Amino acid sequence: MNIASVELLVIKMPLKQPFVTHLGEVKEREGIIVKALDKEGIAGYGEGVAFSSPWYTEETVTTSMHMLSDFLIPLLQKEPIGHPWQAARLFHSIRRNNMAKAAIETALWDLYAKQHRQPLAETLGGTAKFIPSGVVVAAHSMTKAREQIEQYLAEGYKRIKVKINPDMDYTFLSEVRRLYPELPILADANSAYTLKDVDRLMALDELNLLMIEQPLAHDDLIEHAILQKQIQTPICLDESIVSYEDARKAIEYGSCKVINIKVGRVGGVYEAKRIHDYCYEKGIPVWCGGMIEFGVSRAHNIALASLPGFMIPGDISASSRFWDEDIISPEVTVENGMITVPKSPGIGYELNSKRLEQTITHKRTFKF
Ligand code: OSB
Ligand code: MG
Repeated sequence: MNIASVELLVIKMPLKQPFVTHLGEVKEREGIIVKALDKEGIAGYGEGVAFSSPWYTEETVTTSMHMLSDFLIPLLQKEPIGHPWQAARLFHSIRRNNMAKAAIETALWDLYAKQHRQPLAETLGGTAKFIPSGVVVAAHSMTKAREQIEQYLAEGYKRIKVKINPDMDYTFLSEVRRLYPELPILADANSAYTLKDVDRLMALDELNLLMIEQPLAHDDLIEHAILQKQIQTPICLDESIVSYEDARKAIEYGSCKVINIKVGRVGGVYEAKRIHDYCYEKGIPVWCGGMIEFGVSRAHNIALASLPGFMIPGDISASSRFWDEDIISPEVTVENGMITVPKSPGIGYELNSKRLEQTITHKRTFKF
C-alpha cells in the first residue's frame, strides 16, 4: 500500500451534554485519529474509539496508544501489505485489543479506497445511497430524557434508542409508548440485568419495543439464550459480540435475534463485514452501533451501513448530536431521518484541520 508514515493524534472534546448510562457518564470524549500517509501523499483516516476509562470494554485511549505504538504499527513496518484485509490477518497474532486494531485498520481502508479513487462504501460492497439514522437518548432523569426525545423527533429522527436499567425501565418506557404509539423504540440495558430479573424483562414485552439490547452480562452468550426463550422482545447483542466466532455462536445458540455491529468492538472493517455477511446469509438483521464518535468513525460507519444487511436504523446520528463543531467537513447531517452516503473517494469527508488542531492533546509519528 506504499505507506510512508502513520500519525497518531490524541484528541479531546467536551460533549454538548453528558451521556448517562447506569455505568457512569461521559462528559468529555478523548479519541485517537490515525492518519496513514502513502508515498504519493494520499492520506487515509481511521479513529480509535476506546474511552478514557474501561467502562464499556477493557480498552482505554492509553492502552490503544500502547498497542498501536509498540505492536500494531511495528508489525506493519516489518511486513508491507497490499490490501487492508492483510492487516487483519497480520494483527491476528495479537490477542484482542480490538479498538486499537480497528483504529489503524480503518485508516488503511480509507487509504485503499482513495488510492483506487473509489468511495469506501463501494469498496466494501455497499449499495445504499441513503442510510436511515437513529439517535440515542441517555439522560439523567426521565424528564430530561422525554425532552430529548421530543427534540430529536423534531429534528427528523425516525428511530429512538433509550438507555434503561432496573430504576428506569417499565414506568419510563410505557410513558414514552403512550406519548408515541407508533415510534420505533429500542431499549439498551448495557448489562444492567441478571436472570433474576426475568419478570421485569417479561413485563416489557407488551410495549412493542423493536428490541432490547444487551440485557445481561457483557461477556455472556449462554444466559441470553435462556432469557430469549422467555421473552418475546428480540434480544440484540452488543458487548457480547467481539468477533465473527461470537456472532456465529450467538446465532447458533439462540442468544439473540439481532446483532449490533461496531467496527471498533470487533477489531476492524474486515471482521465487521464477515459478521455482516454471515448474518445476511442467515437472515439475521444487523445494525451499526455508535461509540459517541468523532466524524472520522462516523464516516466509516456510514460506509459500512450501506451494505445490504443493515436493515435497521443504526446509532448513526448527525455530528451535531454530540459536538458543537466536529473534526470533519462537511459535518454529518440528517435530513428527514436519512444520511446521504458520500460519493467522493474513501470516507468521503475531509478533515477540518482548523478544528482538529484545537482538539489535539498529543501527537506521535512513525516513519515507514
Ligand atoms: O451501548 O451502544 C452502546 C455509546 C458508548 C458506549 C456504548 C454504547 C453507546 C451508545 C451509542 O449507546 C451512542 C451513539 O454514539 O450514538
Ligand atoms: Mg449498546
